[in-house]
Amino acid sequence: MTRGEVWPLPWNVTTFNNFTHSVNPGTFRFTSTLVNCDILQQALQRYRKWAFPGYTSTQEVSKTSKIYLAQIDVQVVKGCDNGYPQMGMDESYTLQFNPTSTTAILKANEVWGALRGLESFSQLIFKDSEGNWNVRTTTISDKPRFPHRGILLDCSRHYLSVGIIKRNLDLMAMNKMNVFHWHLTDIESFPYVSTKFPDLSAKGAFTPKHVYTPTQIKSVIDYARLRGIRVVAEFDTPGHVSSWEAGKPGILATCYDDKGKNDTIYPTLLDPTKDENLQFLQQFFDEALNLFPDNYMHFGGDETDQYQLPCWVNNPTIGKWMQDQGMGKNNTALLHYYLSKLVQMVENSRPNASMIFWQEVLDQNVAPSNAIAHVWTGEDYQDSMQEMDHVTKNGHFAIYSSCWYINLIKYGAVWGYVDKNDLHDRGMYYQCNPTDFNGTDAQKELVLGGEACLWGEFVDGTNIISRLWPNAGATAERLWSDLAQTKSVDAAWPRLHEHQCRMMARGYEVQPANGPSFCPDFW
Ligand code: CP6
Repeated sequence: MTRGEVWPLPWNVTTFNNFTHSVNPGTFRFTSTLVNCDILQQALQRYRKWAFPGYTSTQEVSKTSKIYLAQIDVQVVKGCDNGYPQMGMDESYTLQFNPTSTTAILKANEVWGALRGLESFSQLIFKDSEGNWNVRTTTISDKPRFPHRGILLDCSRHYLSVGIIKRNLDLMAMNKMNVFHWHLTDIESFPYVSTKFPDLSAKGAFTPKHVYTPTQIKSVIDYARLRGIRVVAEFDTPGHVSSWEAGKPGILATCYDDKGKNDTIYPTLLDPTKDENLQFLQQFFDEALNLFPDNYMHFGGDETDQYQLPCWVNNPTIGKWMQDQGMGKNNTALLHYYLSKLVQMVENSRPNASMIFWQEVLDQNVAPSNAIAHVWTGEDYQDSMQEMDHVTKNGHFAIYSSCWYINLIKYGAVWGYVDKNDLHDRGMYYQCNPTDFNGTDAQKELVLGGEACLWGEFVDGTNIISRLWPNAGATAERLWSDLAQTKSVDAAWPRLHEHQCRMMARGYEVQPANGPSFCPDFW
């Protein structure tokens, strides 16, 4: 394993002939003139701890002949930001020091870049085999390759405590990831507390305690903000909605088979033909769009294909409504109608909000023209790339996830498994690349980034952290770093190992990435 290397790899790194400064954890100073900036001041506190994992003030610092680095000074051109991180925030930064100086300078345009730079700086610090603390004397200039670098957590299949969610946000910050995609509702449970419609969670959550209150949600959003992480909520409709029914009876469409018999083989869909349901959804989304400050919200729309949509047309009441509206037996027309209503609701409540949908909605040609496509399917890697080509050819922004389904587990170094005969395998997190299709430059500019998805059927608070990390770190490097400099899994291997040991030393139960190995000093 390496010592003092940065993960994900910065764009420009110059190390002075492997020169290292010594550093004394007891007296080292993190400074900034932005004294009234909560984001920055709290980050300085955090990195005091994270830069020196395991250090206790009683530890003796031995004298070495090297120059001691005494201080890092953080300078932010635009000053503090009292708002929330948003798509397109400036995360670039530079870090400068040289062999003779005792001060390092971190410069960023915005506080978001300062956060990324502090993370990089803290990773240059390492403890050598004699127990002395060192920092690699390194100049860095850095920026993200993609603006959208996310993790999806599914809080419907298993409830995840607010504490576990926050620990995951810590780890996201260590990997420079900036979007927490919060899959809040699904078939199995409804943990999101709506103030206007409290029955939804009172009756639809696993228990009335397995919920996220507005206060808890705000605390997650604030915790994420301090780390430069956006919280993008997902309320998945018109499929994946069974748990809504307990608190809002009548929202579901009763399914029938094609002989007119009540049937449960089809997953249940919401019934968009009832005005009452649309009025309810308008109020529901109005509240949610005002609670979550991010300019983006995810509206799901997945898994409503030809096997599930007949739920609508086979229902006598819905079928008649469709006939009356001139839709005939065309379920896709009803889907189109529902989505156009959804767009109107968002326009009424948050006119500038951007809407993300799972890719099916785009494949079915029912998407609003400015919908953002979240690509998750594909028979194999090439097939998923054709999908990226397809949606961007139609002018949609795109987010890629197909090869980053962290819930699909298998034995081995799945983050960077190199097997030329196994190119179609979904376990190649490091090699796959969201712009790996033959499209125009204009198409590639529509690629916003990607997300590692951790679906929750077999994940709860006991295994979420080890399941995700450090494997999702491979996704993080692919989305942040220069592709040309990060082609080699072999070169990444020792760096990811160091990063795994670093996260472990900071107190997070991450799993081994590479097979047989050890972390010195637990680190
Ligand atoms: N739930 C929802 C899921 C999945 C999706 N949407 C899913 C599908 C296939 C796999 C894993 C998860 N559990 N709402 C797909 C976007 Cl392999």
